[in-house]
This record gives sequence, C-alpha cells and structure tokens, in this order.
Amino acid sequence: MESINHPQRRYNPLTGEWVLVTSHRTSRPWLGQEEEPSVSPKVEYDPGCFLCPGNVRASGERNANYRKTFVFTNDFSALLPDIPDRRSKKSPLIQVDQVRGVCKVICFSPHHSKTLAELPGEDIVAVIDAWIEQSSLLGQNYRWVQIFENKGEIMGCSNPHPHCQVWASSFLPNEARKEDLHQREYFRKYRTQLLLDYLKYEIGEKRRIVAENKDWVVVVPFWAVWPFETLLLPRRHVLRLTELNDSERRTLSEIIKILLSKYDNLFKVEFPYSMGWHGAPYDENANSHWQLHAHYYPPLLRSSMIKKFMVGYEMLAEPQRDISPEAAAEKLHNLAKERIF
Ligand code: H2U
Ligand code: ZN
Repeated sequence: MESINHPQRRYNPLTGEWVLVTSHRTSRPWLGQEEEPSVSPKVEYDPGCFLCPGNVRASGERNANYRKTFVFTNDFSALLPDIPDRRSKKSPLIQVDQVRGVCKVICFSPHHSKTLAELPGEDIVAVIDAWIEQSSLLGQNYRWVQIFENKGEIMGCSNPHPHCQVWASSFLPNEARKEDLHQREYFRKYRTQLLLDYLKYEIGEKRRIVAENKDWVVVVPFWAVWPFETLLLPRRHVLRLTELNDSERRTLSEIIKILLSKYDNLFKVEFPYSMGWHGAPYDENANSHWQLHAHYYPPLLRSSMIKKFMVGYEMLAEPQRDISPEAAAEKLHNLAKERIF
C-alpha cells in the first residue's frame, strides 16, 4: 500500500493529467512574510462603481435600477458574435480557427460589498436562476457556455461588486474538450458516468467530503491541484444547469452558502477563488457521458496573503502540492457552516 508520506502522483481522470503530491514536506520552514490583509470599508453603494445600480458604465450605458440580479453584455467582450466561421491550416504547425461568441456580466446583487456567501438564500437562488437563464439562452446559439466567477483582487478581479461572467463560444475550450474526451471514453468503456462513479467512491470513502445535502456533495477531489480546491456535484445524473428542478436550485443555494462560508472561515478573510460550471456542451452529440459540476480553485495556501504559486516546476513539469487533499478536506469539513467573523 502506498504511503502519503512518500512522494506520489495522482491521476485526474477528468483531464488525463497527473499531480505530484509531496505531503512529507508540509513541515518545511516558511520564510515568506505574512502580512495583514487590508480591510476596505463596506459600502452599500459606490458612485464610482461600474456595476452598481443606476450607474453609467465605461460604454456610456446606464445600468438598470436592479433589485436582485442584473445581466449585461460585456463592454469589452473578448468574443464577438458576428465573425464568420473560418478555419485555416497553412501547415500542421500553423493552424487558426476564427471563432464566434458572446461575453456577459451577471451582477449578483445591487449591494456593492456583499459577497455571495453573505446574500440571503433566496438571493443566491436568484443568481442560480440567472446562470440557468443565460445558459439556456446562449446554449441556443453556442456550443459552450462558460459561467465563471473571479473573486478577489488576488485573482485579478477588477471590481469588488459581486459579479460573475459568462463567455459563450462556438468552440469547446481546452478544459471542456479534455473533460468531454475523458468522460466520453469512460462511458464507452464502462457504460456509467465517470463523475457519478467517482462520487460513489467518495461517498464510500467519506474523508474528502467537505459538505453535503440531499442533492449535492462537495469534495476536495482526490487529484486536487490547488490547496483547497473543491468539486461540487449533484448526486443524480444531471447534464446541465438548465435541468435543475426547484428543489435542487434551493439546495444548491444552501450548499454554496455553506461552502463559501467555510472558505471565508478558513483564514478569516473574504476567500478569493476562481470558480466555474462545467456541463454537457450544447451540441447535437449524445452527451449522456457528461455530469454537471462546478470547480472551485482558490489560490490561498496558508493565510489570507500567502498563495500557492503555480510557477517553476508547475509551469515546466507538472502541478505539485504539499498539503494532502485529505488534510485540506478535513480542515474545510471541520470549519463552521456559517461565517464566524
Ligand atoms: P472581472 O472583474 O471579473 O474581470 O469582471 C469585470 C468585467 O466587467 C470585465 O470583463 C467588464 C470588464 O470587461 N466591464 C464592463 O463590461 N463595463 C464596464 O463599464 C466595466 C467593466
Ligand atoms: Zn470540469
């Protein structure tokens, strides 16, 4: 039996990639500086914010006086809708695809300083409804709808006003393509869904479970790369967000609130992360190999200021982590479900 005290590599069956786990090193001395996080004042409305209700954005357009969520097309969209599909392969080395897409911003709340974890349950349901509405709308024209949230300055988020982005595209981006391929291959071999079999395994093992309710489970995946990375999964087979029923939307809001509160409690800070949803592409293929899930990738390692750097070995060789996924899961599992600061 392999020992966690020996360096080991773990396989990520969703992407086909490996991660190096070296938890024997966690007691190595830390020479980096720990700084106090800066606390910015909490205001309900910021006249200079591009996302607050009634304010004028960079484009000159005025935001609605919204009460719950507010969606607009990104004024600096990376993807554009009116581009002809064109593919050119000048040689095996030089290939270009012209691509179409749409980028939107979803404001979670009119309140400038509230994070998702701080919103009342029904307001989180409103955010989930906005995710579902955008998925269903954009899924009619685009093969992939990527919902993602960048939270915190450390993640490059430009504005504290709670919001996420949606980028819909005519193509499957790399992460989607890898997950599609590996789930498809697994389904072809075993006639069951990779992530549902994985979920069964984790429910049996228990030790990587962070939170669960009747419809949803959060685990630190066996193959997690980021120190406190988690995977959020529905218990039943669900292809896309658009399939969730009323009860599942409510239980999803509850588990998100619990997960984000635990994250905030970990280092007593508004926990930064990038998160996003993955579900079946909106195309003609049989997609029953897919299982809806969300990834949470937080950068913090050991305090509110010390993040895990994905540099050096990670860039040149493969991702590596010191703290074991089991230890990370135990920490998160034991933290309070409500914010305690
Ligand atoms: P991030 O902070 O997660 O990067 O999201 C802010 C997005 O909002 C960013 O993509 C857009 C930026 O292009 N934005 C507008 O569309 N209009 C504005 O007036 C400011 C910001
Ligand atoms: Zn995924």
